[in-house]
Amino acid sequence: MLGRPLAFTGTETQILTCWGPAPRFYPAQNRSPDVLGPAPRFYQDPNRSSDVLGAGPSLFTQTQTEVLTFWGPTGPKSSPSRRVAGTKLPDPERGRPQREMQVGKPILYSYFRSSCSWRVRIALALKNIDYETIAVNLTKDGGQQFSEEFQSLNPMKQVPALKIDGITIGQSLAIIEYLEETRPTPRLLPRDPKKRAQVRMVSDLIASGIQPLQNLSVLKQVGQENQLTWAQQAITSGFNALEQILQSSAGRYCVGDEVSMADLCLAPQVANADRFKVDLTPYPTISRINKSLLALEAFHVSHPCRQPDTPPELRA
Ligand SMILES: N[C@@H](CCC(=O)N[C@@H](CS)C(=O)NCC(=O)O)C(=O)O
Repeated sequence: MLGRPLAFTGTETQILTCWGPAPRFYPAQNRSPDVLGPAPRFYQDPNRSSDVLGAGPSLFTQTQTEVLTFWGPTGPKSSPSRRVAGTKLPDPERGRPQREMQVGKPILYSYFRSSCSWRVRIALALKNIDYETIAVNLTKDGGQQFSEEFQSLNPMKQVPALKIDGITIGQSLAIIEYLEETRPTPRLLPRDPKKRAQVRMVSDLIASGIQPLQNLSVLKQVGQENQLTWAQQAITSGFNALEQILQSSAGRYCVGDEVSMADLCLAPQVANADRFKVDLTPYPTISRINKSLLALEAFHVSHPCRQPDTPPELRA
């Protein structure tokens, strides 16, 4: 197990790669004086239980403001080449939680029917992150998103917003990327840059090119009598492009065979299409992927019909 991270600098994040068994991250007070950086925050890949050298890199992403420090069984000066498979890690943290990033349970401000909230709920479920929901009813009391209290959390007056690790994040894709960078397992952005670009392309197509056009505030502007046609037009025009893109990027899911951020955008958008009675017959790839996604536990538990604020008549 290596003691020193290999650091690669990307545009927004640094990626630390470590080979061998799951690295252990220790709080600052326990670290040896010659380890790298101030190491203010820590996490461990819970799925990297393998103690097999050469099983491939674990990638840990971090924001630029944070420095991660980790070391292996022989301390910070050990090197990957000297790693002996099966060596036990020192465990000064025995019995203490490994992840120290979280200050209390994350709180998700969500509305059961909001497709953007559903994206984040799926990410939380996939990454097995326990959280509390605070419901923000977008229609009650003229829209609870307009309350002063909520505006102080998200000045855009939209759900979702996530309070986590001492900060509040709005914008579903920013939230998902934060979760990806701080809780990287399972991966929602592929390692391969080309696939990653495809994931972002599909996500942005939906999150910027479709959903905003059929969002509640826009529909209000369009007026009651035109809403349905307007929303159908926005969705079909986006789905025409999406179907074509997915025909070359998709495997079982939007990009290849791994669930990615693109899928977190797709299923909620198809649910919106259903709500607006869009005929999905011209979109066999979208429909097939959606069906596979809805069979997954994380999509099931986070579904709008199973939320704390789902009205009884819409509960499944
Ligand atoms: N780009 C934002 C969009 C958020 C958004 O549009 N949220 C909708 C619900 S899905 C909302 O809160 N609408 C309230 C309104 O339009 O007043 C994101 O991805 O989080």
